Amino acid sequence: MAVATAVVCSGCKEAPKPAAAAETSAAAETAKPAETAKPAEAAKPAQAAASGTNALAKADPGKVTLLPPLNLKPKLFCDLTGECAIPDELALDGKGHILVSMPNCLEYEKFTPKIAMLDDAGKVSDWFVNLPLHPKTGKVHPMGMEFGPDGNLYICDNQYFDDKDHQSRILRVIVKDGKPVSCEIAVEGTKLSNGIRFKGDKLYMTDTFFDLPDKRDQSGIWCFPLTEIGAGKPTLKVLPLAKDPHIITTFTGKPQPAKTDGGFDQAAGADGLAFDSAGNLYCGLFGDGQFFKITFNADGTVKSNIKIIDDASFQCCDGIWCDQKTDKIYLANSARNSVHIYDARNHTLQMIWENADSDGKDGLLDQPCTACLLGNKLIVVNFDMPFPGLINSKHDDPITVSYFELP
Ligand SMILES: [Ca+2]
Ligand SMILES: [Ca+2]
Ligand SMILES: [Ca+2]
Repeated sequence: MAVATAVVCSGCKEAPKPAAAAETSAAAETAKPAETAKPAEAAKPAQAAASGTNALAKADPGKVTLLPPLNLKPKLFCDLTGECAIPDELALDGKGHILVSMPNCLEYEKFTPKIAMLDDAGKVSDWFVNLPLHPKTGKVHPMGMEFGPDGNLYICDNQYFDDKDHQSRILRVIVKDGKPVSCEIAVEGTKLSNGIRFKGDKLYMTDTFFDLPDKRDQSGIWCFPLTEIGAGKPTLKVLPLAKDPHIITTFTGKPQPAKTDGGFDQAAGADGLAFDSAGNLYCGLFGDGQFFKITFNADGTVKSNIKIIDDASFQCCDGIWCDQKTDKIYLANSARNSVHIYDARNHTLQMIWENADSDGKDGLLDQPCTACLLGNKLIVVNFDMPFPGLINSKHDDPITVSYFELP
């Protein structure tokens, strides 16, 4: 996603640490002391992180270990030039197809916002084009999306770039016999709907800006059970200004200096979301790359929300994707034209690749906004919607999806 903020100054030294956990929901404050299951392991120092899934039980794994860069050069997966101006997120349909959302935040009049399908050779076709236009803005901008356990596709509609006044939505594409048949509005009234993930029948969605006058750098995560917003339910209208009980946790970005170059002077917040195999949730902030691990109580309420990465090599987190077989989380760094792996079992961070400003031809990264793994191919979408502070200097053809052949 491309939230216009010039926050990302790759040379910046760390700002004073915000008390991340203290900013989170009240539930986080009541976290019980360590998990009862592994007391001995929890007492070990961070660098002795246990391998395997047991390591996931640690809510606070300590300082992340940086591994040397892989320097794995990306290749061109497909050329979307002529299909859209801006692609954003990916979803897998479970049959080897990749869906890509096309919000077209630029050149909106030229391209229809839609969900396209890529086959495993990168061939593009339309999957769903009749997304409902917003009654006030007359536009629709599909961003993060994922299939729910009901088989329908849930999509963030980000209206924030057109109207900041709680106009964003969650859309639901009804799927019958594997085919999309209609689109409904599941939720309305969010600020900047960005990323979606499901755990069981609960949909979790990031909202990147709250725009609260007294908490300018705050963002957060919504949670909606399908019993409330699933097919057949009326559209849920949420309460404004983060007063709604469906907000389950919040984050505070690092304060940003006043801008004179057109960028936002508040931190762009919660963006990518992913669950590991143990059901812990991870979320990164776009504006400064702070990366958080959220654990849950047995009843689904938030138990803890702890910052686990705050590193100079990673100062912008866009879309993320977890391979639950390995608990490796793939992170797109929109600012630095780089993609990283966070290994949640071993608590390591490793850059796969970064490149200088490029138009994206031949598969070089051109503002990567998300990644997902299909076989051993790591598919990476390039957002290519520049604003101050990014390496990407201009919106240019080709519009591309890259991939890495992982070893
Ligand atoms: Ca995003
Ligand atoms: Ca380009
Ligand atoms: Ca570019």
